[in-house]
Amino acid sequence: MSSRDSWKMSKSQLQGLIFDVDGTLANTERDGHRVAFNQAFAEAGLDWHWSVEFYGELLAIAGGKERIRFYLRKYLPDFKPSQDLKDFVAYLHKLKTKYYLALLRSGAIELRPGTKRLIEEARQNSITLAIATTSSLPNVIALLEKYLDLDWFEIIAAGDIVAAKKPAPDIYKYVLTKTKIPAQNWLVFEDSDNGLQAAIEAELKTIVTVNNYTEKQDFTQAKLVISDLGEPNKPCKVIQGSFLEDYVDINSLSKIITN
Ligand code: XBP
Ligand code: MG
Repeated sequence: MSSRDSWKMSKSQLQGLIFDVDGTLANTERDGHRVAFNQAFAEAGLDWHWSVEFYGELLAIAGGKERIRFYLRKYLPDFKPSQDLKDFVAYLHKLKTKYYLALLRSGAIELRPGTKRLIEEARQNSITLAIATTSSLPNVIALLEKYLDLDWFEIIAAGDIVAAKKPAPDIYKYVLTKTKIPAQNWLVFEDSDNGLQAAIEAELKTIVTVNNYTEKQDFTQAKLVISDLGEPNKPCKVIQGSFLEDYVDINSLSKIITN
């Protein structure tokens, strides 16, 4: 089989790309979600403030509502809200989402390098696109509408659509139930150990693009760990695995999926 034929073969193996959102499509956490949480706490009259460093610890808990509950349990165990805890957390999270959406719409948060280029190339090659994120659906819609196009994604799996959030595999398994493409024909892009664990448990091959919050995490089970997806004029850096090119494109992914 010629190399072109083998590339065409491997290309047909690549049928879908699943993107995580926070930390992967865009670096939304430090200057987005974290700032929005603090703005919500201030509006609620609370003197809570999550610093950049402290928020890095809280990110071990996926899900904004789950993160608030974890913070209360661990750091403010004696805090008694004026209403039922579930309602109080939901109220704070609703405030936070209002502020986060305003930050997104202001353009304060941009897509990471290579994400739009790769997504557009996937569309040109009729490769199915999907989203699998712990973030709430309104957040995802706002980001996709601002920089991409909602219609480009066959499946958008977000937030509370599943009961168990990352590192549980539920959100990735949910995507697989909504499509006929088998797990072995997808590649996943993630940024965190929680996200990698979720994808691996759903038997999905995963590429990790790290960020300041996740660069020291364990990504042993990833197919490749890189600084970002790279651009022709801005090469990515390889952190784990073998990748000899400057940026990720459909051709390189078609080889990675067969390795
Ligand atoms: C990251 C998360 C999300 C965001 C906050 O999601 O854990 O919970 O931090 O968003 P992912 P919400 O990396 O899976 O995209 O407050 O809407 O949960
Ligand atoms: Mg993420």
